[in-house]
Amino acid sequence: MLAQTTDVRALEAPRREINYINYEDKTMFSKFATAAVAATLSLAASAAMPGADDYSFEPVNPEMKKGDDVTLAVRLTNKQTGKPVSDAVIFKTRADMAPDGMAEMESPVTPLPSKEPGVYVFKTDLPMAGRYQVTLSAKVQGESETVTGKVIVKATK
Ligand SMILES: [Cu+2]
Repeated sequence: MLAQTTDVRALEAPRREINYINYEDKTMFSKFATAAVAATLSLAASAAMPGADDYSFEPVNPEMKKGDDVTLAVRLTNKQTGKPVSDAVIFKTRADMAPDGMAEMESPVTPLPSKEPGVYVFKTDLPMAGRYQVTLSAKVQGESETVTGKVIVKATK
């Protein structure tokens, strides 16, 4: 999924570059086109524009005791800067046991106030031991794309 999106951007960037170049000399262009595309591709890879891929969700505690009304904390980080993203609005969440083949076993997720920048806290139920997948969709300031992520937490007995 990540690689796919990166590929799309890598393809779009050189196209924009090529359109921008004013071809006064088409011969010269064809001569150097390959080199230019290669150079732009490496530029796109190293200095890509911010996108939904540049964020990562991670569980603060990847393992916790099973039970009802469990507090689940997820950290959202900007991968380019390594900094926590504190101004995100998480508008969709889902917790289920898909990692253990029980996608239909869904738990309600209720947002709780955050106490730490970039850490988003939720109340949920982890009724049985096993792995739970939490899917999050967020709006991040300055980011037009919706940022989505999945974190996996393990509930123990
Ligand atoms: Cu289950």
